[in-house]
Amino acid sequence: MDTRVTDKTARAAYYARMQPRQLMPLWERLHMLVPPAPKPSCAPMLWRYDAEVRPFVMESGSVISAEEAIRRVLILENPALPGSSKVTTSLYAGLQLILPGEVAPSHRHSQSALRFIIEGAGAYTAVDGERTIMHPGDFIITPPWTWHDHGNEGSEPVVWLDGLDLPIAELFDATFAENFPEASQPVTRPAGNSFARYGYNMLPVDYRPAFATAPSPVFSYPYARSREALDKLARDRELDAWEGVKLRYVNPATGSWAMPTIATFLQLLPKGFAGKPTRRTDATVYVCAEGRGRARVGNQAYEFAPRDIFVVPSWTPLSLEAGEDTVLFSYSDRPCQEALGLLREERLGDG
Ligand code: 1HN
Repeated sequence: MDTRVTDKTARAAYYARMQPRQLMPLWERLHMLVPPAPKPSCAPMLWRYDAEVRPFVMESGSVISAEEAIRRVLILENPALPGSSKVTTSLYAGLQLILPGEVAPSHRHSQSALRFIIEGAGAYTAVDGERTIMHPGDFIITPPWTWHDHGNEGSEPVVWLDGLDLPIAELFDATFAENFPEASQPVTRPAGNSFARYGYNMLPVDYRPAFATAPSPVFSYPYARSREALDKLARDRELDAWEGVKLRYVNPATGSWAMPTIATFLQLLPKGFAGKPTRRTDATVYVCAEGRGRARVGNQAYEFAPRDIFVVPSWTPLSLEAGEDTVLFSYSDRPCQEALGLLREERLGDG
C-alpha cells in the first residue's frame, strides 16, 4: 500500500520544515528550471534616437561632467528587466556622451566593452597606450583588463553606443576593476599602429594570440572599410534571403570573434529587401547605421531610422525589411553560447 503524503497541506508543511535548512524540493520547480524552449526574461524594444533619446543624451552634458560621472552614459535598460542595467538577459547597452575638451578617466576592468560610434567625430578612445580616433559607424573594442580612457579633442559632441558583457561577467563572480593613477594614460604608440600591425591581412611575424578566443589586437574596425566590403558584395548580388549581406567582425589572428564574449556583425539590406524570418537563442541588439526599414520582432513591428536601437530577445522570430539601402550593426552573446554548446538557430519561412 502506498503510504506517501500526497495531500497539498501536508506537503507544504514538510517544505516549511526543511526551509530553515536551505533545502527546497526540486519537483516543485523542475518545470520552471527546464522549460521546453527559451522563455526570455527580456522584452523586444526600440529606442528612437533622434526624436526620443538624443535630447536626453545631450542634456546629460549640462547635468554632469564626463570627469565627475567617470562615464557619462544613459543606460538602455530593457523594459522587462527594471533595475538590472541590462539590455538583454546577458548584455548591457548605454549611450555615452563626450563633449569637446572633456576626458573620461582611465580605468580597467574584467568586463569587455565595444563602442559603436553614433554621431560626431574627433573623439578618441585610448586602449593600452594607443589612441583610436572615432568616426560614425566605427566599431572599437576594449578587451578585458586593458586600460582605457576617452577624450574629445574635436569641436562637436560625440556619442557612441557602449556594449558590455556585464551580466555574463557578473554570473561568474570573477570580476575586478581599478582606476589608473592619472586621468589619461600615457600614449606609447602612435594612432593607427595596431591597425598597421594586424589590420591588413598580415601579422607581425612573431605574433601569437594568447588563447584561441583572445580579443582582437585590432582595436578599431573603421566603418568606411566594412561598408565598402558590404557594398561590393551587394553589387555582386551575394544576397541571403534571410540576412541580406551579413559579415561578422573577426580577430584577424585567430578567425574567431573580435571579442571573447560578444559577437559583432554588420549587414546590408538593399532597398526593397524583405527578409525571411529567423530565430536564434542569442538575443541581439541592433543599431541602424544608415537607411530605414522595418523589423518584425515576434508580434511587434518596429519602423527604424538611422541611429535607432532595437532588441530581439532569444528565440523570438525576427524579419528585416529595408525601404532604402540599410546598414545594421548588431551584437550578441553568441561566442559564449557556442563555447557552451547552447547555440541554436532556425531559418523560418522557407516553403
Ligand atoms: C565602462 O568602463 C565604459 O569605459 C562604459 O567607456 C560603460 C558601463 C558599466 C561599467 C563600465 C567605458 C560602462 C563601463
